[in-house]
Amino acid sequence: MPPITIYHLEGRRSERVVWLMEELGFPYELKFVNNSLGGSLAEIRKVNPKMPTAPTVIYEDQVLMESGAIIDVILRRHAPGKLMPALDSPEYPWHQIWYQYAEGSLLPRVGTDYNVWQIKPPERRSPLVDSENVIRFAEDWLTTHPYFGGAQFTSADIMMEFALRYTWLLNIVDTDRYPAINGWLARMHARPAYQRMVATARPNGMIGPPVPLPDEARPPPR
Ligand SMILES: N[C@@H](CCC(=O)N[C@@H](CS)C(=O)NCC(=O)O)C(=O)O
Repeated sequence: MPPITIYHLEGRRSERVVWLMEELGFPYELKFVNNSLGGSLAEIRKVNPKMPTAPTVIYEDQVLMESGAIIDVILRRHAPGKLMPALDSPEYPWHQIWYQYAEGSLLPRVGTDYNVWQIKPPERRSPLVDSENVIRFAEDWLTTHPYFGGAQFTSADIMMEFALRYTWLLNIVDTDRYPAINGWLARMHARPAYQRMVATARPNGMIGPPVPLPDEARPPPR
């Protein structure tokens, strides 16, 4: 594994790459300005001016972005067979679904609902798939599977942890109604590699936005 530099925003998606490196025991350099999202973003802009998002990673002579892509490159090139079900296993397709679901279906819907509900709390539920639907789908999976990738901890759990932790912070759903997700989050947060990541990459807790929604913005129980 060549040394990589992870450009980081405290508490944000770049934690996924730090957590991955801690799980694998691979070395990395972490760049962020302590307790300053603006300062950390300015550092990212220096190396990735056209799309300054976290994570941005320097890998050999390339500047990489998109947390899912970065994790995939590291695992497939430098840790084959680790944190991923075998390609020909029955678990592989669902590992891929959850791996993509975090950024593809869950966070876009939660982010959209959060923004809309801040401006105009809805008087009635959307008939379309919304935040509660995407969370309920994950809850249902975890009632019959210990991890998002199936029987073992995988990169799908790393992708989904930020998605669900962030959703919980937004107070966009009543989190008490999702015991399987709460149990899974507790197990993720108890992992030694996750705790090493928090000690290194989240020294000030969760800083900056988002502001949680008021309880009355959450959908009523169905
Ligand atoms: N899909 C991208 C999203 C990257 C992203 O939006 N990261 C946020 C932090 S969690 C960010 O950099 N926000 C700053 C901005 O967009 O200006 C990924 O998974 O890496």
